[in-house]
Amino acid sequence: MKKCTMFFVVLGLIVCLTAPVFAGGSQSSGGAAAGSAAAAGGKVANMNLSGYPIAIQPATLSVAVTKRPQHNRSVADYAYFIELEKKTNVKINWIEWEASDVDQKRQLAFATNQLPDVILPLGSNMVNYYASQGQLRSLNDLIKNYAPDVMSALQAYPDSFSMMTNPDDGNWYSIVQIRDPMYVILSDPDLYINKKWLNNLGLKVPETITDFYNVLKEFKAKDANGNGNPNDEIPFSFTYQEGSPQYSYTGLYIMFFPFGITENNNHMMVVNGKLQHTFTMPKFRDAVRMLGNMYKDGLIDPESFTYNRQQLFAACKAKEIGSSIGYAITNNFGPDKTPDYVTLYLKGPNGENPVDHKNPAAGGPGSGPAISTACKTPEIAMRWINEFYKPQLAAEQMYGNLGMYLIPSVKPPLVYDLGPVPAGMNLDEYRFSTCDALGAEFYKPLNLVPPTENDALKKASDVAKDAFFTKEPLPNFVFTQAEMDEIQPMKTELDTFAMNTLANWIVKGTVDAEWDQVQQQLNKMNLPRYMEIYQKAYDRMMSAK
Ligand SMILES: [Ca+2]
Repeated sequence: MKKCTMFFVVLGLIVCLTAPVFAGGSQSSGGAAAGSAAAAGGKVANMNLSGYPIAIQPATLSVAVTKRPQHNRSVADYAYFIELEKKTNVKINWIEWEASDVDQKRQLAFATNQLPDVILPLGSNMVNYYASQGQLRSLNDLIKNYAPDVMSALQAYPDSFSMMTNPDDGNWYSIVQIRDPMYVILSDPDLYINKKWLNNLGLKVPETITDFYNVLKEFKAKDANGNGNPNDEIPFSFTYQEGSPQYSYTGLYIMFFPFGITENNNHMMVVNGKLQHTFTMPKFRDAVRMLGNMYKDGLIDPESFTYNRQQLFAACKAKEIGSSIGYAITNNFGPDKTPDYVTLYLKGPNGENPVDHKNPAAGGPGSGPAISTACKTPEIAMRWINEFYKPQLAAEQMYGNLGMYLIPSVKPPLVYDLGPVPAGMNLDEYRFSTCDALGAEFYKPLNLVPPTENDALKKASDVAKDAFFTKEPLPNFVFTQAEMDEIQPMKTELDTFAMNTLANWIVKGTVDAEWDQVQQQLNKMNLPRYMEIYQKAYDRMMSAK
């Protein structure tokens, strides 16, 4: 597996403002003690050390998960979870955090120390910070003693250990997402354009960002869809707000690539071994200027700044949209309209090659399950987590119960195959009504399933983009505690400022008027020190390779 991994920044105001008050070492008596008891042949209260059920008398765990807007039922209703409960004798009180505010919910849980037993997955690179507050259990002995399938998975993908290991104390406080490279998509967003409209107007498929701009102007000025009304065309629509704080495949970052800027949620790129904040780079300013001009010319749908992902997808299907951004073209446009659209990969304003952001290959710190110190039965929790690292449940939680869409493979070495999606549904509609309740593929080993149609298309897209991927991708930063303490409040402030500033620059067209002032403001927000800490972590990680 690749070592380089971008980390998802999930830091928040609440944590900054409210220190966890009574999270102390006194609570964290879990993992090590229990583990050594078992290692010495001791028993664990109310738990079978192997086999089923896991809990001798019915046990209960509270488990927090992230529920995406597409999930149209409670996690408790997913069939494989009902089966899991029967098999393990462990009842789950599901705490369903909505994807739109999962960061705030998680931060609040830690800030107030109202913690679920298990967070599946933790989904925050704050793992070492929370651990230092005594809020997460060390998993080392729990995994070694009670989670043989987790251990095998980690050993099969040993890079995971470097992501999981706290640089301060050597402990593991969260498992990381484990995905074989066959499933890793290195490039996320794509840009789509309506080819039918281009044909109607006698235009060629744009090759540069300047061509793209000119085509959007034609879409705006003329009756591109040919329905006799020259005013019902929306040239370009996307979703901005889901680009922050989470990385979003429907975000706008792709528009910076032709300018040589690999914009991403860290707003950083590496140039000759040195990290630079994109908001200080002249080429970034050029890209923002162009977007501001597009907005001024009425080419960008103003709703792009308020749409969430689902709203954008609905708009793409229902409205007359010339161009949009997404992960998979059918997600945006649906089966009926998709054939009208083609994927663009734009060169720079003067035809120069773009530089593409490169996604992580492995999950970063905190990307997998974690057990909090509120959990009174960490051994049961770990045995329960271990179930997700067995091939069947690993696959079922992503693709639904075996025998439905997920079927046994007749094509070794594939373990499972994927059958047809039920009539009248697309894959996502099926998945979100039946499975993928955790919204995380946290164990996907080699040949578990074939890539989905969308993923196969994205892999092909990776190949096409290979020459343009940055040669210096951002690593998945692992910080020491001292570094984390220092950058945490700065990061919240800087990232919020960056996303607000960028939206303003586009909508108001003020990037040139405000550039110097914003640079000063970034300095006041300690950007130089912030970059220095990142650089130190970067250098440490590069030298450890
Ligand atoms: Ca029209």
